[in-house]
Amino acid sequence: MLVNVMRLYNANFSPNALRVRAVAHELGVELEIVEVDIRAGDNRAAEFLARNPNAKVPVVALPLNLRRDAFGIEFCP
Ligand SMILES: N[C@@H](CCC(=O)N[C@@H](CS)C(=O)NCC(=O)O)C(=O)O
Repeated sequence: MLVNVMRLYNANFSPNALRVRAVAHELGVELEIVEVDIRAGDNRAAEFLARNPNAKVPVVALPLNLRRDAFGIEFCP
């Protein structure tokens, strides 16, 4: 499945995640939001740690316009 949407691993209370949402909004960039429940420890789960070993949000996944499971570049601002 082709995708062209950036994915944001987000926590609503996070000022760092808010910065990403604000910039995306200003630039008109669509975001697919994935909520990470930090209080529940979702950021310590193996799946999240594979994306960011620092266990912090935000994490932004950039699509490569290949397949839905082919998000190839991830970074934590
Ligand atoms: N951008 C910095 C800061 C990110 C940050 O502090 N995120 C907080 C939320 S604003 C977080 O995920 N905290 C969860 C934790 O430390 O367990 C980093 O990645 O080191």
